[in-house]
Amino acid sequence: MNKILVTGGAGFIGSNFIHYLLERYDNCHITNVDLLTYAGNLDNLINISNDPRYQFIKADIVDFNVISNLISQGFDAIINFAAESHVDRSIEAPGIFVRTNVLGTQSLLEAARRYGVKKFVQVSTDEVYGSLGQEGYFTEAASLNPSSPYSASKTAADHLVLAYGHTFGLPVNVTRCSNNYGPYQFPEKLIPLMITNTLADKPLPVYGDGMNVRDWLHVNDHCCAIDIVMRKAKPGEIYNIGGNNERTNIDIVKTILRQLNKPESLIKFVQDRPGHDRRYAIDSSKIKQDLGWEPVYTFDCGMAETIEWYYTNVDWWKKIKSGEYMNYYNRMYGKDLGEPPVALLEVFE
Ligand code: NAD
Ligand code: TDX
Repeated sequence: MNKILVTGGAGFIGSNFIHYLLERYDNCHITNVDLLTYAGNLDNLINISNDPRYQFIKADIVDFNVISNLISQGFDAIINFAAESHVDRSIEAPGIFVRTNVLGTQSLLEAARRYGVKKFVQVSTDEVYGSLGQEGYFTEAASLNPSSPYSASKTAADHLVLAYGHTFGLPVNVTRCSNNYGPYQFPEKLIPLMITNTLADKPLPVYGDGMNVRDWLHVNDHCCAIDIVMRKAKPGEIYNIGGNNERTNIDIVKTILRQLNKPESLIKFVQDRPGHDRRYAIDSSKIKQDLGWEPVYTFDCGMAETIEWYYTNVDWWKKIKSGEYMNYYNRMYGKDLGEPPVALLEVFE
């Protein structure tokens, strides 16, 4: 597995994965294909942009001709991170989620099958299983019951990946991970949004009663799991990847406030997300038993490091919190937070 095509490598998890591989394997060659949507950011890769083992190609995974030409050059593995990934945006505009997440995945699969790629790993999500009550965990055998346009599009993609394995013998794996956190996460997602707003003394918009539960996985633990799946998993297998760190959203927000020594009066309860899944929790014993993977980060340590990263990398998020993102922010939160459009970062100017 030396010649690896990473899609969506300018996003949060994809860029962490590229760093992860380059730090560990001298003889790997990575091609990163990314359309550079609002979520793609080459700053995430700036320190490796001249590494001879790495090349970047700006392209749309839906564009079969371009993708097919590229894949015809021969790859050992394709790791598909490219996606529209934010649930709230999928409620606002579902169409692009079907285009990228479903049609884009199919375009990659078709090219992979034509040119004999040795491993195709689809980076999926625990959200395909739907919502849990207070008890229980999802195993890989659980039925798929997605709630949002985002998770429905990821579920459709999972089915296509498994169908290409079943029908055409393409060596595929699907990984379904819980909520990731860590460096380079776009600040529309809960943890980086709350950290960056706290640093700027801005309100923290908590949906509903704040008691929804997510299982948090440090992105480095996730990258390690994907690497192991790429190299060792039997074709056709699905693996859940979880962090064993269930937390309510309000608990996460209070942890951030405590670490940054800011008052709880910044918390603002806002209108709930439509169709908001109450709880996700996955059982990742299969990947432990089959492949020997376990998360190594404790939540306390991972969160402290992550908060520190956003604190010391203000320039990284300062550039993002402008332009298109601020339009989205104001559409999403302006009514509830009752504020005029704000440059969140005035405080750092
Ligand atoms: P992200 O939004 O940060 O990055 C997505 C990347 O895909 C961006 O760089 C974007 O430019 C690129 N992209 C989008 N459309 C494209 C297209 N048509 N062609 C080429 N590139 C395109 O997402 P992320 O958080 O890094 O998530 C990566 C993957 O992991 C996604 O498939 C997501 O569904 C899955 N996932 C994420 C989480 C999480 O907590 N972040 C959890 C479970 C699963
Ligand atoms: O402003 C907010 N306030 C709030 O209370 C935001 C952005 C989120 N939330 C809540 C909603 C969720 O219960 O926090 C929780 C986490 O929200 P997100 O960060 O948007 O993540 P989630 O919806 O759980 O989905 C994430 O995990 C699964 C990723 O975005 C997906 O790509 C992944 O598949």
